[in-house]
Amino acid sequence: MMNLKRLTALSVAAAVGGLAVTMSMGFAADKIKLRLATAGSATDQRSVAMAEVFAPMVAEFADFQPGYNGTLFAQGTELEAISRGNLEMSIASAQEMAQFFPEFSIFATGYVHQNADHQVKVFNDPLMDAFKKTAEDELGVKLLSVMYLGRRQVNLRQTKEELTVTTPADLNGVNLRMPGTDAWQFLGKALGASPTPMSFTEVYTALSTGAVDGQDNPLPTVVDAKFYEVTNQIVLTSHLVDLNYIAFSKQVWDALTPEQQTTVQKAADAAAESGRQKQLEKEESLVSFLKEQGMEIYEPDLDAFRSHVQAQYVGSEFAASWPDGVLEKINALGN
Ligand code: KDO
Repeated sequence: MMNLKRLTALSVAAAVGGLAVTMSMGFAADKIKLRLATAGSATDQRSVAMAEVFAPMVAEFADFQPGYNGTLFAQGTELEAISRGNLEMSIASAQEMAQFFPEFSIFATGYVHQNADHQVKVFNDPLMDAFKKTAEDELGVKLLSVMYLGRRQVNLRQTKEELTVTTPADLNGVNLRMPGTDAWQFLGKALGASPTPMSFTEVYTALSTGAVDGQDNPLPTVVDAKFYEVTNQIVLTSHLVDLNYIAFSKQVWDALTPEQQTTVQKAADAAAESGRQKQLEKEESLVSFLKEQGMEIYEPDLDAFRSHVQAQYVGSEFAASWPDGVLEKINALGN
């Protein structure tokens, strides 16, 4: 027979333990759920930065729940999900924003952003205020930070012997996969190719079967998604110094305390910077890796590509949507 004294001690311990569990679960239950939807993989540097930098910084009050490879919401549907209150965060693109607000296409225009630093200067410049306000007021999406995706290059199945790309004319008739939104398709045409809309998660298979001739993405993505296994050349067009935005539900943001808002903003900026530096390092180091994998990597006539692409935008429906003076301000912020 357990003595009364011990029995009491055990029952008190059990009660304290139960209270601790309740409190911890209670805290867990009280934590704000932050689901992040992205078409990117878990090993993509933007995803890694969100999991290893953003999540720990907000862990005191928020439960970060990433959904990689388009598993939470298909690529291109995330912003609407946030707007409807079905999702809290996404790694969004200016091209996706342009589906709602065409003026965002200025940030998705070939050969406008010059480098990662230029992207940060533009995102933090007062010229962005109206864009951010529109996203918040009309879509319920707060753009927290700008992420560096990298310089997009043309990546083809054909060998250089089969198809050497020097000018946009050489891409005539090439079936180039581009992401599904109008701004992306326009960029594919501006490069001289015949664009095919396709979500990111289908690209590897489409390249391996020959359903498309090629795709465009920065070198870190070509490696992370293993596109080098099913292609033979990379043409260093650097046609778009591409970015993403850390998109956050305005509804969730407004429910945060001022201190929590400050922490979320700092965490987003820290994650964006961490991912940016990693991506830049990879862009430098991966050329040799890709050459070791047998990829033919070379520069085309960059002046020919830049002038041809920029000429396509002049007078386009996209350029017509750009607020007066914004392009000049963006160019002035470049080095
Ligand atoms: C792509 O689909 O090619 C793209 O690079 C577009 C980007 O905006 C972004 O959605 C990206 O895919 C994903 O994050 C996967 O890297």
